Amino acid sequence: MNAVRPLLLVLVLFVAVAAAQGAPSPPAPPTQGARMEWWREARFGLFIHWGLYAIPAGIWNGKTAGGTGEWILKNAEIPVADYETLLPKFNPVRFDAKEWARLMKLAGVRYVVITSKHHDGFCLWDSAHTTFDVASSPFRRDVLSELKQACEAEGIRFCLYHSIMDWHHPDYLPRRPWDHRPAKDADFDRFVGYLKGQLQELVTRFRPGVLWFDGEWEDSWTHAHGLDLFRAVRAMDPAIIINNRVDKGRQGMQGMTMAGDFAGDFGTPEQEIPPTGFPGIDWESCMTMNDTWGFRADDDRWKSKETLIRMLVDTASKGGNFLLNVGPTAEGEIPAPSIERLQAIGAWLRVNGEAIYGTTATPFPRSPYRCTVRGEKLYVHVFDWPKGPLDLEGLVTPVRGARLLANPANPLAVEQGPRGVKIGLPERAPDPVASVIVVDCDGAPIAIDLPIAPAKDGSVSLDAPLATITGRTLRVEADKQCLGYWTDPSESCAFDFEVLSPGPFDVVAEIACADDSAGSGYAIDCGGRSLNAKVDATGGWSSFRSVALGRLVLDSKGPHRLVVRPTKKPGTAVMNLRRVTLTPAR
Ligand code: FHN
Repeated sequence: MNAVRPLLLVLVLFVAVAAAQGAPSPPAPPTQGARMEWWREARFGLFIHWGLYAIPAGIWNGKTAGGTGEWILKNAEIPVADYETLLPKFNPVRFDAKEWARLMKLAGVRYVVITSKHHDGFCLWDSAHTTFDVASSPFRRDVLSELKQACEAEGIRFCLYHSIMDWHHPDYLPRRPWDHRPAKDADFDRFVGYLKGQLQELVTRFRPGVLWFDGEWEDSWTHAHGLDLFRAVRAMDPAIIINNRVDKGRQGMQGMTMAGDFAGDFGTPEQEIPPTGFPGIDWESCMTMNDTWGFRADDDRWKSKETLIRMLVDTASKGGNFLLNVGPTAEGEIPAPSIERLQAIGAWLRVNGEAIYGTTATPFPRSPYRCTVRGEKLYVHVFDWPKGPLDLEGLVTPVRGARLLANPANPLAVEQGPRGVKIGLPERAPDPVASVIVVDCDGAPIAIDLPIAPAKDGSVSLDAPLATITGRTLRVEADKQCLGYWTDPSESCAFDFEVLSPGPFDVVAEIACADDSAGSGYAIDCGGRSLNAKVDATGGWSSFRSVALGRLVLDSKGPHRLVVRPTKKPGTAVMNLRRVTLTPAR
């Protein structure tokens, strides 16, 4: 027996060496581009906020709690022990993963991000690390596995949201002020171990396409934690996409990562679409359909189908993804208004989806139209159907042809001129929300910035989407086709235009202002002269009214710049500005 052992050892060593030499090397981790490829192609995702908070649905002890539904533990200052009484009530008997997945398919959704754990600490999967999970509820079923399977059967990528902040775990700090559980034994490093252990469970069991971190903003979570967790998750699965909320680089709700070595594969603007895109940077705007992420029974402030479709277009035209949220009920149903909106978006995408999926941002520095690009195709998304031809000022790439996506068999007339391309359009828009013209170009579409041209009668229409914006919050609101979010009076906009001949021009501004914000002042500077104006209420931010501002003299024909700058702002915002028109004075 003794003689055999050395022989065995040699044999084992031989096999090990042979295996090491012959064994294929592990695949190289994907490059950033390869990792993001499916996500960039997808463009449209569904966010799902679902958990115990759907049970109270905004009401606690008979009182309405403020804020969003998923924050009720904080907004109603609920002691953890009281919140835990929701666990034995979680029994969403009407949950049907296949029904949800079918709805996503119908809506044209390409990926889904569902809350595995939100700030309240409740886990929507059977975790070995806690009993505060769905397995300990009457429902018991493995929600995430059922949803993953149903989504993947519909070709929809399954992704997970995960909150770092955890109001329930005894080791998470800081405590909420009303949480009087002793903190002296709390061990934040032990909490980080819990966090990583659960993430290992989630990655191993569900292979999410994206880990959408959140709740990174408290001081207990540091940049060192963020970098460490990013690396740890990337080691669990090199292909996984991780948002920038894993670390500390996110700049508030505008969501983009500040300069530095902050981790994260994409920026996360929240409840807003940035004024412009970020060339070369991946980003995704997440948006609620009403005002809440988690279900609230009393939230009926639903955005219109039109607004949501235009938000999807606006986001894609800037090179971003759109992550639209639903908050299912305690019974496991997606609210009917959410279903209606998803169905409407899906109907629009069935006609126009090629202008969204797999596209890149507009080539126009400024344009009245939202555009997307795929190869040599330019997709022009028209919200307000023009009288007369579609004027693509600044498009310098030769055009081979153009057609409506809604009616591709009928080519449209194309006229190539010195300032760009004009495309003949039918009198009526095929879609009242957004009609798409696909322009087949002779090469990748390229556009230059041209001053706004005067009309034949010498008038000039300075439309909001053509403005040059100075500032971070002032932006074009796609659905209202106006300059809005003018909350910072130091921010201004400018229009570069041409006039056929010098002389006096009557100046009219088309503005909207809610009653509680009236009283701002602004100046129109042009040609070395200024007009001053005051903002009167017009009945709401979407109720536009034309206001005559007076007369400006331009001493020369050709290029001019007109600047609109606030002079005072007593209310929440200066105004919404749709356009400034200059008409030669008779
Ligand atoms: O606090 C959360 C909120 O509940 C929700 O999950 C949003 C969605 O991105 N993120 C945080 C607020 O920024």
